Amino acid sequence: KRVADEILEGIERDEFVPWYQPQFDASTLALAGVEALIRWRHPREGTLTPDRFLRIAEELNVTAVLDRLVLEKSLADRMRWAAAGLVVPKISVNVSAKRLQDHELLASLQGLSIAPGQISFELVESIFLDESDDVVTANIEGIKRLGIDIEIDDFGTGHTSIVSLLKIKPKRLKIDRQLVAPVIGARREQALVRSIIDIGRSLGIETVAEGVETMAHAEMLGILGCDLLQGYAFSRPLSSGDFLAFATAKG
Ligand code: G
Ligand code: G
Ligand code: MN
Ligand code: NA
Repeated sequence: KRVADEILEGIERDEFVPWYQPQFDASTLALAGVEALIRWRHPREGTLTPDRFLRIAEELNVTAVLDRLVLEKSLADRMRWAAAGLVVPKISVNVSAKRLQDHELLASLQGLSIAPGQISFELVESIFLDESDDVVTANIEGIKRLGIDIEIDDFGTGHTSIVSLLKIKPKRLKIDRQLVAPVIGARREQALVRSIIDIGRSLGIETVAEGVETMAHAEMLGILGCDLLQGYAFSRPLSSGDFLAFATAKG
């Protein structure tokens, strides 16, 4: 059967769920939040990562549906964790260009009860390429008014200019793992990451390092002044239940 048909069936059968990768405060190593990452509980093939279905979902025009589903399930999981005694300060969800261009986006968010600062939207830099897009501009302003933060994902790989940082005023920059990996040892790469962190500092924007694979990386990023750390050094993405067990065991 075609993957496209299976995706549509999977949506109906509720097979798409978020997994969660924890993020830690670089100075205290306290749990600061999680990134929600979509997974497909495929009936025969097990748990599939986005590289197996996201491109086809885009062609099918259903990424906005998946994004909404991930947000709603994240809010439900957050309540479940809270009931079990685990407070997760913030959940970051990835938002596709399609969803950000959707006229209905703000209306669909208004029905959800989101407290200020609880949810963050990760947007990739290419979304901002067309800054003349009125829908995108209005949606970004509306998202902020609803108390949802904006993060720029994969920062350093795309097209964001300093001028557009001033305009968009994101809460956070996520430093791409291609820049994070060589931060130990390579002096020029280290200087580059330091500059990004300093730009963030001077504009009041937090920085998140992604792809932090070793504690040596974590220490170096802390020294460079990075605010938050995410990566395999701490944890891989986990199912809702596994994340609860992980975070509870950590105290
Ligand atoms: O989890 P990895 O877990 O394999 O994620 C791969 C990529 O898929 C990430 O770079 C992320 O941008 C994208 N992605 C993960 N979850 C979602 C989601 O819920 N919505 C969208 N639009 N993209 C996602
Ligand atoms: O593009 P986005 O930042 O949303 O991507 C998150 C992706 O990065 C997911 O596929 C996730 O599984 C992956 N990831 C998370 N931590 C690490 C890490 O420490 N190293 C590597 N190589 N990938 C990571
Ligand atoms: Mn992301
Ligand atoms: Na990223």
